[in-house]
Amino acid sequence: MAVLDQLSSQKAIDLENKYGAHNYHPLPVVLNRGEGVYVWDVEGKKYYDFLSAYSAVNQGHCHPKIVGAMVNQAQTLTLTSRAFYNDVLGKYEKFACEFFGFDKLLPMNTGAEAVETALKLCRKWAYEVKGIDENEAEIVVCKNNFHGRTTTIISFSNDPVARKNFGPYTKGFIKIDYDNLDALETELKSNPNIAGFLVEPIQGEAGVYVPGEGYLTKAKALCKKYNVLFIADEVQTGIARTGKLLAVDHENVKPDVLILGKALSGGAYPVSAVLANDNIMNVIKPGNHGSTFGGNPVAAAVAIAALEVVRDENLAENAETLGQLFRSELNKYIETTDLVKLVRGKGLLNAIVINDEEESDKAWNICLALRDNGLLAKPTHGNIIRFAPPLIMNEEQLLDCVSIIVKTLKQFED
Ligand code: IF1
Repeated sequence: MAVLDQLSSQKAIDLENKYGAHNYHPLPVVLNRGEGVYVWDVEGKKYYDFLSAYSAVNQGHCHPKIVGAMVNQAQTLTLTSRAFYNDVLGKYEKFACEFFGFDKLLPMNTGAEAVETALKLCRKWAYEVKGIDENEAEIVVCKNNFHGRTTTIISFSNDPVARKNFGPYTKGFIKIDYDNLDALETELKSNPNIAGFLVEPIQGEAGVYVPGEGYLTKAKALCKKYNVLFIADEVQTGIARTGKLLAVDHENVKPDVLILGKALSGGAYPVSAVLANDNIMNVIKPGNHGSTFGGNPVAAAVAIAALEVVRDENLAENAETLGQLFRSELNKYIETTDLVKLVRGKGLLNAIVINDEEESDKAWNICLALRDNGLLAKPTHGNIIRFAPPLIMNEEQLLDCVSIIVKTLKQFED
């Protein structure tokens, strides 16, 4: 078999099973093409993508403007490392800083790297600006968080699957309940060594938990009161996904440190970033932090194009409008059935909760049936199914998707 021969789905799955580490359990579908809101499998069947590569492909698959910027830059200059300057990085940094309203940007590649960067920045700020004694800084995080896969990040996860047998764990993190301001204030008040509060504005992996209204505003105010950095992980919620450019924009909250990834490149290339103002970012000096690929010219060109698409195609407004429609249409169905407990979310980051045991395989089986009916989604924890289509979807397509989802759910009514 020639390496590039067209594989059947089964053959492709067998190859991954035999030669790939088993660190995922994918839905059995093998994709080989994407365009806009659609993907196609190797047998030519077309699907609506309702995962968007975990919210990386907000701008739609293979957006011509993003791919064009990538190809153009790839043919000109791909990588210099940060040992030298390149002529795209500065333009991107200026564009992104103005776009999000910060003084400075630190470029990385993956979301987890950007989270690590934010943690390092926060600790250094704590010692050099806030005046905490060396090695004493602590960072408050939330239970059921998801911030990535590095050894430090999984140290403060409470998901045993992600964490167990990867110790020893990094110290210096305190876990509190999500969406609980009293718990936050209790910690901040009693512990002068707290440097930062790291939070997802909506908890994604936990099952799309939207905190109570005012939570982010009040959490930010508490951080300010106790001179603690409010660090927003918008890797999944950012870049128009929830109906605003950033999820914190729903409450007009400005984080001290903003973490972006995923859709910062429209899913074309790994691009992540940490943004902060000078009083914080200036603690980072040459040699303190970096990466071979971070800030490379292809990443910079792709990110500019990806953000321009978000702006020019009004993706935040579209996500807001279609998200309202999606939830109201699904609620009409939910009123008629016991199968689904509820739909929740913001913009086009939504989830339904299936009325069954956490451990049941019903959500998985529903996703298999959705696949058969032409729509791809994946369960998150147990009985929760996340729905996150590309934000370039139109109303007609969304209603078509709602009817596929409702038709499929009806197959599971008993
Ligand atoms: C996996 C979920 C999504 C993230 C937040 C940082 C990162 C992520 C808020 C790290 C990554 C991913 C990665 C993917 C599954 C996934 C995920 F199901 F876990 F919750 F998106 F929905 N902060 N999220 O959500 O970014 O290093 O991956 O670029 O790890 O299997 P990364």
